[in-house]
Amino acid sequence: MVEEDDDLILSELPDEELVPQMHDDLYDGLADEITEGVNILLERGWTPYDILTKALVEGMRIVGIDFRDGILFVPEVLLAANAMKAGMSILKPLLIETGAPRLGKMVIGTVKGDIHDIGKNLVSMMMEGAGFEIVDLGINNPVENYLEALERERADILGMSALLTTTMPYMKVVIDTMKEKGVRDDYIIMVGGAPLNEEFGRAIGADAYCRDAAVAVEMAKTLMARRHNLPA
Ligand code: B1M
Repeated sequence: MVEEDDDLILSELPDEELVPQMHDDLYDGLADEITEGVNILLERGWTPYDILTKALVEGMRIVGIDFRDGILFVPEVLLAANAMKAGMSILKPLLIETGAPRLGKMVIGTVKGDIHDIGKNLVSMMMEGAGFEIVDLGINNPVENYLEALERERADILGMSALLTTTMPYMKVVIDTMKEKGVRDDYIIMVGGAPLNEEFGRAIGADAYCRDAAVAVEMAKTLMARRHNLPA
């Protein structure tokens, strides 16, 4: 994005310069620099959640804008995604570190035809950190995968992710199939992904649309409490 200064020493940058530099490094797909930046912010006392949202997710938002505008292409975005995952892998154990009792079990996966998994992974991490057990089905899931896992795992919640306008309608296929099989009401269904909104969530018959990972955690807690007739 900007001219990379070969002599740049990340640890010497103050926070207000380091974070934009990390946005640039994410944009340029520099996984080692992202790893270094995350470690520096952790040493400076930043919370894992702040690093995730302010340095990594914000960096990926900028990548998304230039991808949309045809300035970046798939290979570059894949490198950026790799750098993002390098940072997330450091934060994951810190976000998950919890002595909290299990609040419920969620099966989650990206829908058929869709290979975006960063948002789903983030939701999984935050939910696990909040005390939910997660069964991650990965990407490109046909309805059978969800149904089989929900039954096998005796899950409470189904989470579906879609990042494409062409794949988000598949969520309705999954929910309609669950209705046909008479199992829809056995589970809480939460959906998310950049192109979705509340209205879409309602229209396809989901219990909740979640704008981001933090909302997913709060929503899951509320819906689980409601299910068990407990105060949230
Ligand atoms: Co893709 N891509 N991509 N891409 N990609 C988007 C989604 C796009 C918006 C870019 C753009 O044009 N601006 C666009 C979709 C346009 C549309 O449909 N309206 C797009 C396109 C077009 C494509 C391809 C078709 C490009 C091509 O081949 N010509 C192709 C499709 C491949 C396929 O899936 N079949 C494609 C491919 C790729 C890469 C492989 C290069 C890579 C994915 C790598 C990976 O995931 N491992 C990629 C990426 C990285 C992106 C962008 C840049 C970033 C997505 C991301 O990771 N965001 C994206 C642009 C954008 O979204 N701004 C784009 C960060 C992440 C933390 O946010 O995923 O939104 P997000 O998740 C959030 C919330 O949405 C929510 O919580 C998360 C955390 O807060 N959430 C949930 C998500 N899932 C949830 C599930 C829940 C709850 C909440 O369940 C309970």
